Parts: sequence; C-alpha cells; structure tokens
Amino acid sequence: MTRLARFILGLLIALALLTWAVSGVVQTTTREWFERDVSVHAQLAMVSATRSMADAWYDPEGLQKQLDAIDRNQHVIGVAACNADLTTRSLTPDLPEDFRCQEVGVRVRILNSGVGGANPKLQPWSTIATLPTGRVYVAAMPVISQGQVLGFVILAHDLSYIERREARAQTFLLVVFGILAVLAFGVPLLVARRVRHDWSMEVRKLMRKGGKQPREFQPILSDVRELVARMAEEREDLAGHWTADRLKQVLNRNLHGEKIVILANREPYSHVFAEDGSIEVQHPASGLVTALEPIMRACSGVWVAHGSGNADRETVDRNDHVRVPPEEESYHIRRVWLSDEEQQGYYYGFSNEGLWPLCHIAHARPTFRAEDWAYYQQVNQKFSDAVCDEADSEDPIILVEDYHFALAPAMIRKRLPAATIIAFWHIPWPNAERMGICPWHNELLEGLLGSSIVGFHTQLHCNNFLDSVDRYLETRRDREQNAVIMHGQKTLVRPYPIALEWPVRWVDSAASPEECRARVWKDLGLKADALLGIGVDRLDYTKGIEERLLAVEMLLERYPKYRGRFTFVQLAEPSRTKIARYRDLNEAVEALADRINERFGAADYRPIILLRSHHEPPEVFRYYRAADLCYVSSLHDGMNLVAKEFVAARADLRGVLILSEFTGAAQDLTEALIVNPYDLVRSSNAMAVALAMPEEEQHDRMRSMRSMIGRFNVYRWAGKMLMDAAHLRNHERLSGRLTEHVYDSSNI
Ligand code: ADQ
Repeated sequence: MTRLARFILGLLIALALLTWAVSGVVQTTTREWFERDVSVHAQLAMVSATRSMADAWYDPEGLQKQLDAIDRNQHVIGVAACNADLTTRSLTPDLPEDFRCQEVGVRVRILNSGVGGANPKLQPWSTIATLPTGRVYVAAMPVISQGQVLGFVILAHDLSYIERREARAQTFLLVVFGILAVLAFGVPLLVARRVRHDWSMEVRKLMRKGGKQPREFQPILSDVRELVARMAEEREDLAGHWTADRLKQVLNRNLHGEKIVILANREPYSHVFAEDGSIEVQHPASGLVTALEPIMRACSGVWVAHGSGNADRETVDRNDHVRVPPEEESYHIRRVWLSDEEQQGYYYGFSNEGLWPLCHIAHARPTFRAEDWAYYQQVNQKFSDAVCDEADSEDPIILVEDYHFALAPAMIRKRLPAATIIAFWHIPWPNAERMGICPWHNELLEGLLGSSIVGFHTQLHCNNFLDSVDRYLETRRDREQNAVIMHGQKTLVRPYPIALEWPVRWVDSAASPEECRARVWKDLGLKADALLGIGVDRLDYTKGIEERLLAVEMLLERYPKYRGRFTFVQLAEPSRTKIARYRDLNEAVEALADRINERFGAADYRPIILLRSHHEPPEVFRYYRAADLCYVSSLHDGMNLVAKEFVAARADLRGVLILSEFTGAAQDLTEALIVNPYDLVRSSNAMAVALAMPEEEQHDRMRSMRSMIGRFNVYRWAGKMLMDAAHLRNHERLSGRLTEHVYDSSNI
C-alpha cells in the first residue's frame, strides 16, 4: 500500500469515528428534545380534551366522537376513556392492547384512595414503551367534573416518526461531515500535490536546462542534488552480497551501460613465446591485475596497457586490440608499444626508482632524474591519447590506475572535458613533507586533480594526499565532501579498500586441501609430519622478504622443536630486475636463505625453500591451501592481496595468517596475528603461536575473515567507486557540464 493510500485510509477511519461519536451525541440530544416536545403537547391536548370529555362523559356517542377527533391526529395511535373502576367506557380500535383501561390503571395505580372521593389525588401519568411497531408514548390523565373523578383518559402517541427523523438527521450529518472532510483535507491535499508537481517540474526543467540557474534556485538545487545522491546511494544500498551480476546491473542502471576504459601499465594477459616456439598466455603477478580483471570481465570495455609480452605483437589485430579472456572474450586489451628508452625512463626510472620508493617507507632512496621525468610525461601523453582514441563518447568513464599515470587524468581531461575520470593510487601516499622530495610534486598533484575522483586504500593515504595538495597548490578545499577544487574542477578524494572477486575462481577450480597438501608435500619432498609456512610475493624490497626469513631463523633458534620440522616456502617472482636495488635484493634473499638452510638444514631438511619464478594462479592457490601458516611481512603496502587470497583459499577454515601492521589489509583482516615485521622476536613468537593454534581457534579466525572478504569483495569496491562516479556525473549534468541528450531524470 502506498504512503498516500495509507494516509487516506487513516483519514477515513478517523472521520468515521468522529462522525460516529458526534452523531451519538446528536441522536441522544435530539431524541430527548423530541420526546419532551411530544409529552408536553400530548399533555396539553389531554388537559383540554379531558375538560370537554367530562361534559360528554355520560353521552356515549358524544364521547366516542371526541375520542375519534383526537385519534385523527396522524401521530396518535389510539385513545380510550376509562371508568374509575378500570372498565372501558369508550376507545378507538388501534389503541394497543397493552395500554387499555385495565392494564394502564393497574400498572400505574392511577386510582388511589381518592377515586370517587371528594379530594381526588390523581396525577397525570406517562411512560415511553417500545412495541414491535416502534416506540410509543402513553399518557393517562384523570377526568374530573366538579371535583369528582369520573375516570381517566388514555392517549397513545406514536414516536417512531422521531426515529425516522433521527435517521434522516444522521444521514444529513454524515453527508455534511463528509463534505467538510473533503473540503478540510482533500482541498489542501490537492493544492499541496499541485504545488509539489509544479515545483518538481520547475526543478527538473532547471536541471535539464543546465548552465546558469537563477540564483534563488541555487540553494534548493544543491539540496536536491544531495538528496538525489543520498537516495540513489540508499537504493543501491551497499549492504548485501555483491556479485559480478549485481555490479553489471548497477552499471546499467547508474551509468546506462556506458563502456569503461581502464588505463593501467600492466596488462591482464600477456602473450609469451614458449620454448617450443608456441604462444602461451600468462597472468602477471600483480595485485592491480588480480583486483581489476574480474571487474573488466563483469563490465566489458577496453583495458589500455603496455604490451609487454614478447609475443604480444603477434596476437593483436591492426588496431592493436586483442580480445580476452582467452575462452570468454568479454572485453579487449588495447596494447600500447613503448621503446626501450621510454620503458627505461618512464617505467624503471621515474615510476620505480622515483615514485615507488618515495611512496613506500622501505628505506630505499628515491632517485629522480630529469630525463626520466621527460619520458614519464611523454609516455603519460602517449597512453592518454590511446585512452581518448578508445573512448566512444564525449563523456566516457575512465579508470586510471596507479602511480605510473599521475599525469594522465589532466591530459585526458584536456581532450575529453566531460569524461568521468577515476584515478586509483594502489600504493601508499606519503606525508606532504616526503612528497616534497619529488622535484615535480606540483605537476603530479595537478595531474591527479584532473580526475573526478582520486581513490586510495585507506583514509590515512587520503589525508596525506589532501595535506600535500594544501601544502603545495593553490586550491580550495571542500571539507564536507573531502574534495579539492582547482580551476573550477572538483576532485573527490575517497578511500576504497581494494579486495578480491568472490568467490575466487582459482579456489572454485582447485583440488581439495588434502589433495593440495599431498601434491605440495611431494613436490617439496616434505616429511609426513612437516609443518609448512608460505610467502607469496613479487621480489620487492617493500614486501619485507628478508625480515620474514630472519623471523623464520629466529623461530628455529628460539623454538628448537620446530627444527627439522618447519619449512617456509617462498614463492618469489623476480620483478623489475633491471633496477639495481631489485637485483641486490634478489641476491640478498638468496644469500639469506642459504645461510639459514646451512645453519638449521640437514641432508633431508631445508628450512627455507625459495622458488624464484613465475607461478600461475592455480599453483599459487595450491600452496595457499596446503600451508599451515602464511606470513605477509610487508614493510609498507597499500593493501596486499596475498593476505586476502590466503584467506579466500582456506574454505576448510584451517591455517593461520600472520600479517604486517604496515599493510592496508591489516585494517580489514583484524583476526590475523598482526605483527611488526621489524620486531623479529614477536614475529617469530607469532609463528610459534600459529603452529600451535588449536583447530577451533583457527576456524573462528578464518570464518570471521572469510565473511569479511566475502562481503567486501572487489565487486563492491568497484560498485562503490562507480556509484560515486555516477552521482558525480548526475551532479555535473545538473550543473550543465554534460550534454543534455544523455540526461536521465529517473533518479529524481
Ligand atoms: P602488488 O604490489 O603487486 O600490488 P599484492 O597486492 O600483494 O601486491 O598482489 C600481488 C598479486 O600477485 C597477488 O595476486 C599474488 O597472487 C600475485 N603474486 C605474487 N607473487 C607471485 C608469484 N611469485 N607468482 C605468481 N603470482 C604472484 C599493488 C600494491 C598493493 C595492492 C595492490 C592492489 O602494492 O598494496 O594490494 O596493488 O591494489
């Protein structure tokens, strides 16, 4: 039932009750008036009748005539003249039997001791009785002549006409009340509806018109926009389970199925030549790809990326497009080619020797070279042009991913002023002071402020970004919305903690944990009673791999019972090996593993197993499912999806996650054993606690973390971000920035 229908029903019930109460009071009052009227009239009539009757008392014919004359009154039912001894002297035929001389005389004892005496004490008498025919007023009055009581007269008066009058009065009352109610409630209601209709038409007109709105409407319009945004958000309600389908629906509803363009340096699928010369598809080890690829499969569109596979050129069409994923082909990759110099300057140089160490507190000194900066600008322009070429409207939705493309948002905005650009920074944003180390910090900030939204994993990184903007640029801050306004362009700054698809497809297709364990035990040559820890990373100094291995050493040192039994396997994909710091790390990790193996190893036992190669996701998940613990020891990490993957893989609720407090994931996965990876004693304690943890506790912790990553999955992450973008687009349409033909007022 609608709210209006409920209101009207309530109104009618209230009216009915009111009418019922009023008509009850009116009925009692009017009945009393009428009956009193009738009795007064009857008694007056009888007083005059008894006088003339006394004269005709002994003349039967004359007496009958008088009775008939009285009976002719339309309200008189009957009349009788009775002797003092209660016998009938004369009567009219319709007088009811219950009110004839005997019955009335006896019931009222009208004749008392004074009858026939000289001092009659007879009093007039009356009553109201209910007969089957209706109510009747009956009165009796003595007939006295010269002081002698001759007898008495009975008069029966019909009162049923009073009831008829009452019914008529009640109907009249109801009609009057009905009309009043309609006038009192209906008219204002109609007027209010009309006013609301006119007002909302006016607002819609204003919204459609775009451009400058009259000043008096501006406060209202801004309230309306906020309300629309809030209502849309409530309607989409982020609660409940998010799936690929739900994300698709949200996109269709809010963004009218517009194509999404993703710009990321890394491509989700690369083609490489195998040893036999055939072409293989590879899934790169990248958190960004892990998170965004399911979004692209759900939403379709185009992913613009660097074509980095050595067989990439062989697999594209003449527009440099390749349809992926291999069996589904739901979206396509647009490959952009980079020269060696470009890759060296933009990727290895500025991005990974400059920005990466700048943004991570991991004790690597950032290096900024002017020539790298020049390549960074050039490549950002190249990718921005490719994005604009791929856009199929003037206002596409463009997701710009990560620190490789800080300049791209402003470059794209220049060519497509109406685009909705969401820049997501997958790594931490340093504090303002540290940001100042980069000689081109202003340009980076200005580039990012070309976006409609800039997203980070945590609120802390948002705050750092806003502080940097405040410190280095002339902008206006909208503190209520957490937005920055620069040259009239508003950029929202929001935390969107990234997540995994749910369910994770590699888990769905994985073997049972027992089978995985058996296979891994066999591959690693472990003893039956062995205990296994796992680490999965790109070989990057921010991931704290050295600290992790040192913590394993400390565990074996402090808990001798685990020597010969506990093995830690590190899946380490070599990464950015053209950079000296990464090559050093590679060697340092290898040397450390060797040292620990020498110290605690035996002929049939290696405490550290280092697998330095690329592993496809099914293999990574096999290891997750086989392990007793997973240690994520990042020194600084935007989020860290390995931690979430380990939890996702453990449908059997077994295994313990040890997680560095310096990851964004530590804010989501609070049931992990949270450690400071620099604190080797505590970290090794955590491993000992994990290895001895009762199964029930493992289940409780896993269950809670799994429920969290199931609910807050990557579809919700993208949904929230795209819904924010949709609200923003609406807002921009309302303020006339976008073209009218795409305007849809259904959200109002
Ligand atoms: P990354 O630094 O790449 O991501 P992370 O989030 O840990 O880090 O994701 C790594 C991904 O690569 C995982 O899916 C993992 O399975 C895979 N992987 C790692 N090592 C592998 C190996 N040896 N073989 C195969 N696969 C491997 C950046 C930020 C993170 C942020 C993500 C997403 O640094 O903080 O979580 O983006 O925003």
